[in-house]
Amino acid sequence: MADSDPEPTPEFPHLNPSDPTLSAWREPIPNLQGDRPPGLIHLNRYPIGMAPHGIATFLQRPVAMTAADLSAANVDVAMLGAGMDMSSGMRGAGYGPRALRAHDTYLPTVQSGLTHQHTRVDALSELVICDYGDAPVDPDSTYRSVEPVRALVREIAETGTMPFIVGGDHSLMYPDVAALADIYGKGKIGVVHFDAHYDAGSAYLGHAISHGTPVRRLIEQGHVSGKNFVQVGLRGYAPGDDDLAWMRDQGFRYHFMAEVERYGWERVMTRALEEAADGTDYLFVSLDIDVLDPAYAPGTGTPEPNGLTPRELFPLLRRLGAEHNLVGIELVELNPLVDPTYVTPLVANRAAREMLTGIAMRRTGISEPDYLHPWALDHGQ
Ligand SMILES: [Mn+2]
Repeated sequence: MADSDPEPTPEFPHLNPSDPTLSAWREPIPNLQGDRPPGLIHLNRYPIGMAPHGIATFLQRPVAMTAADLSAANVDVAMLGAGMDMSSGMRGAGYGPRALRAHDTYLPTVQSGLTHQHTRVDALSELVICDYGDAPVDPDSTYRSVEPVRALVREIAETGTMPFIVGGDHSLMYPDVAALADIYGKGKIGVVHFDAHYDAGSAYLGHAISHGTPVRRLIEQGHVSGKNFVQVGLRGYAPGDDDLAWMRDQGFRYHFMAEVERYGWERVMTRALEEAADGTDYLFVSLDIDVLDPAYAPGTGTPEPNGLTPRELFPLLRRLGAEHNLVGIELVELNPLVDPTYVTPLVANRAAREMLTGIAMRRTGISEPDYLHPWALDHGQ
């Protein structure tokens, strides 16, 4: 065993600058800008079709490829795939964006949406939502992959469009939130982080950027303050005492599943909503699908038993969109390769739509907290 870490040497360089494929994975197609007028690109031939038909895009939305497209079409939400999974537990989250695109099992129309039953709001009609394609990924390097993700998220947000990143492993939280801090300012954004895991380790096998460390990097670099970090759903065997003490020193608002067991979900949800609004103007939601119990979301790289149910998670996702000023969303750790059923993409799709419904509720002027349409509750009387 070596006495020290191997450093790159002239005899054994980690990267070969003379290799013409060194950065080929992130070279854009030159004619992407083309001569076409900027705007949304509708990939499907017909305005109405059923879920299994047509070319799969996020929520069957049209595509945009450049910032000029987003501006020309006044896009509200741009969904960006980022299929990097080099540091996930069981690899396969790289297929998460494709799984989400392919598993709209019941969305019947391309041009319009569906009214959310409990709120009578149709997010896909209220909001202009597009598929912004995928970020480039160097499948051998998390470090090299996060930089183009940060640039693309910044590119989206600079047009006034909200980025919605679909991963991919949770390393993405670092470039996603850092990009928004580049625009809104350091310390200006709060994060509500749904996860079975704390993701605030100082390093993982010596790596500063991995799916176990993004929270630590964001706080160390001043992008987010610890007191504006709200964590929901933590369980299992981490963090250790040292890291938990660090989190407490930083002022984290963490909610272990122990709190749900002792006091019930309603109280935890109310606290998380209050904390999300405490001291910042902007909010980012980071949804690790493993916050759900593996019974509902087995398709993830590091499953942990005894998680949240969709009945607990969905109202909180909707309320964060409706009652707070969201500036970005990520949905990560969706790994269809370890789920032989379609249940995880199904529940992930619905989670995405709950957040978008909340954003649409806010857009339509619904300001009542915990709003549900009266017809949803009066059993027809
Ligand atoms: Mn995570």
